[in-house]
Order: sequence, then structure tokens, then C-alpha cells
Amino acid sequence: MRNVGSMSTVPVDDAAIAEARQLRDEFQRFLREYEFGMREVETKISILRDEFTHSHAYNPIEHVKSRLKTPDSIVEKVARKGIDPDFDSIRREITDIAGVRVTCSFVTDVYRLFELFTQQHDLTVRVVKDYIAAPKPNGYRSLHAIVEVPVFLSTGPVQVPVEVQFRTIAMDFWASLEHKIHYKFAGQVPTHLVQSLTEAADAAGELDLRMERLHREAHAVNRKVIEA
Ligand code: 0O2
Repeated sequence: MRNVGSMSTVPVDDAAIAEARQLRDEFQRFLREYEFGMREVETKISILRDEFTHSHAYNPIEHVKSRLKTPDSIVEKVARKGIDPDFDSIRREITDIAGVRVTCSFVTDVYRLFELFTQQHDLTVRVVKDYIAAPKPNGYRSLHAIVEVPVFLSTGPVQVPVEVQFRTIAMDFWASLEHKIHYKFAGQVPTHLVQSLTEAADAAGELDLRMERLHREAHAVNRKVIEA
């Protein structure tokens, strides 16, 4: 297996250029598997959404966002975690190269969808992290699963890990602001802002509960009107 960091810089001769091209092609092939895995997961989520909408006259998903880690971001994580810079090690150690984020209306939708998705027989669930039941100290809430999805290539099947995050709109709103603040301060967020963010996360959690209660009440009233 070739070493991702082994490219020589001088002198630039034909052999070095050929080696660089080969490494580029290998990296593109490597990333393509993750893109296919991501597409498989997107399709599964989209089928769940459509089927759920038709069967229950209700769409539990607000939006779905997917992303592949950039080569820079992969290299940064390899360096930060001290992972050997070869494709096999990266494949084994970095499980969030492909990511799909599913934003739902309510917490019960998050869990319902998570169950429907992770029960599918062709998926292997490798890790589940429930930051809704046990939020991170900063207040971060979300339900994460690392799943392996089969992708059928011309060379045979491969199991591709994809990180799937399920969260509500309120959780997503908070996480996106926290992410921006984190980057703005290069990770050194002032204490008062960290505290405010944690309070805001608790408020978002409370809002989720209230919105779900309202939604249930509205449904109950609606049912009574129909039955009357
Ligand atoms: P991006 O750009 O969203 O992909 P890891 O470092 O991933 O190996 P970790 O931290 O134990 O291990 O994984 P975890 O807890 O499952 O978190 C992975 C992802 O969850 C992050 O990916 C974020 O997307 C999200 N996340 C986790 N904690 C926080 C948080 O405190 N705030 C926000 N805004 N998002 C969080 P990346 O790679 O960091 O970022």
C-alpha cells in the first residue's frame, strides 16, 4: 500500500510526475467509494421519507444534507489523530469521510427514523452515539450512527462506512451557530460565550419538548374534529 505522504518534491522528473498522477488517481478512487456509499444512504433516507409520507400522510424529515470530507480535512485528521498515512489505515480509522445529516421536525421523529434506517438488513451498524439522551458538556445534541453500507463496484462489493446524524431543527440551528463560533475563535471560545451557548442548547431542548407537545395537542384536536 502506498504512503499518502511519501511524494518526493525535488527533482521533478517524469517518474515523480507519474507517481504524483498515480497517487491522485488512487485518492480519487478512494474518495469515490465514499461518495457511492453516501448516495446509497441518501437513497435509503429518501425512500423512507416518500414511503412514510404516503403511508402516514406525514413527512418526518425537514431536510437532508450530505458531504464528503475534503482531502485537506482528511489529511488534517490523519495528522491530528496520528494515523498512518496510507489508504488502509485511513479507511480503518476515519469513519466520517462520508456524512449524511437528517434534520427532523421532532425528537420522536429522530428516533423513529433512526430505528427504521438502522434496522435495514443490508446495513451494519458499527457505532451509535446518542447525544440527545446524553448531551455533550457544551450542550451539543444529535443522534449519530456509523453504518457500513454495501456498494457494488465492477471489481466487487465493498463495505463503506458513512456517518449519519439525526437531529431536530432546533438542534441543527444550535450546532450550526456553535460551529461558526468555534471556527471564528479557532477553538478558543471565550468562557462567557461557551456558557451562553450551553444555556441556548438547553433552551433549544426545551423548545423541542414544547413544540412536540403542541404538535400532539393539535393532532388530538384534529382527530376529535374528524371523528365528531
Ligand atoms: P464536520 O465538519 O461536521 O464533519 P471524531 O473526531 O469525529 O473521530 P468524535 O468527536 O468522538 O470523533 O465524533 P462525534 O462525537 O461523533 O462527532 C462527530 C461530528 O459530530 C462532528 O464532525 C460534527 O459534525 C458533530 N459534532 C460533534 N460534536 C459537536 C459539537 O460540539 N458542536 C458541533 N457544532 N458539532 C459537533 P466534525 O468532523 O467535527 O465536523
